[in-house]
Amino acid sequence: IPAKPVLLTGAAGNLGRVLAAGLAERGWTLRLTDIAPFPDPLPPRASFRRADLNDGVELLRLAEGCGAILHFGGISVERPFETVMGPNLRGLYHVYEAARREGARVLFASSNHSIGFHERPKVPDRSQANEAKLGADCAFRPDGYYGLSKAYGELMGRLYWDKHGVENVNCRIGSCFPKPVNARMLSTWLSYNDLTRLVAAAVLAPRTGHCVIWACSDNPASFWGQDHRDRIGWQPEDSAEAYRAEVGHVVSGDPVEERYQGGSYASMAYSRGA
Ligand code: NAI
Ligand code: 15L
Repeated sequence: IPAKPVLLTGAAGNLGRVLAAGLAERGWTLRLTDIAPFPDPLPPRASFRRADLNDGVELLRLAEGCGAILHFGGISVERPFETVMGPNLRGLYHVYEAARREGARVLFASSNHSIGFHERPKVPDRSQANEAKLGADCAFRPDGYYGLSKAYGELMGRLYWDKHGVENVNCRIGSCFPKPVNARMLSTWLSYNDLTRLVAAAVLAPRTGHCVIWACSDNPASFWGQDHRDRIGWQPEDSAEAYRAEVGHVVSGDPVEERYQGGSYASMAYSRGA
């Protein structure tokens, strides 16, 4: 159990609700926040306060006395730049300033869309060696303004570690839903169980520095290989492969979407030509 309370932004969102319940169950003391009301009964030892990520003073107040900030709040899908900018760029700055003041560690819910324009493997080879897959040190190839904001968030972590010694674990989440719903998710799916265990490991690890972790389950068809998971001692337990018969045939028919790891985010408003 963490020695200090843990602040969770985006607590009213899909993953925030999963984490609020799962971490409270482990005996953690949580401070929950979101711009939207928390829709569930408050878990034991948890408090909730509505706040806008655009409000830096409020963020400082919320983080007071916390040992870690789980940053899951913000725009979570592709939106126009002006919509993304406040919550995801300015908000990220407020989170890091609060972490710097408290000496807190940040866990950033980054996304595969920060690298979504990497191509998928041409022949999906489920036995492909880990080393042949995309490493976490690959180039950023954002597939939209949302993905760009996630690349910015990871770089913010790089800056605050190098300059201020603020530790941060950047989890490049694939697709975190109750179960995979299409063929792409046989590669990208992250189970709720694996997410909760990942977050717990990232907070409890003695030291992390700045690190980047592919947050997907133990999927044989994963696009992703090397990362820094050894630093926090996390290994996924679940696998999307069990759903192959159910969803393996669910593909979009859009060549751009099927070519890139980011899927539909890459093909949205795509105007580059063939
Ligand atoms: P969600 O959209 O359900 O939750 C995001 C929460 O942030 C919402 O409750 C929303 O009210 C809150 N929020 C938005 N603007 C805000 C603002 N200005 N101030 C305060 N709160 C604000 O998204 P979900 O699926 O729970 O994702 C959580 C995080 O994980 C997001 O950062 C998302 O980008 C990231 N992620 C999620 C993936 C997934 O598969 N669910 C995949 C990759 C990344
Ligand atoms: C994300 O970053 C989104 O938050 C989520 O809603 C999914 O679209 C996911 O990526 C994905 O790539 O499946």
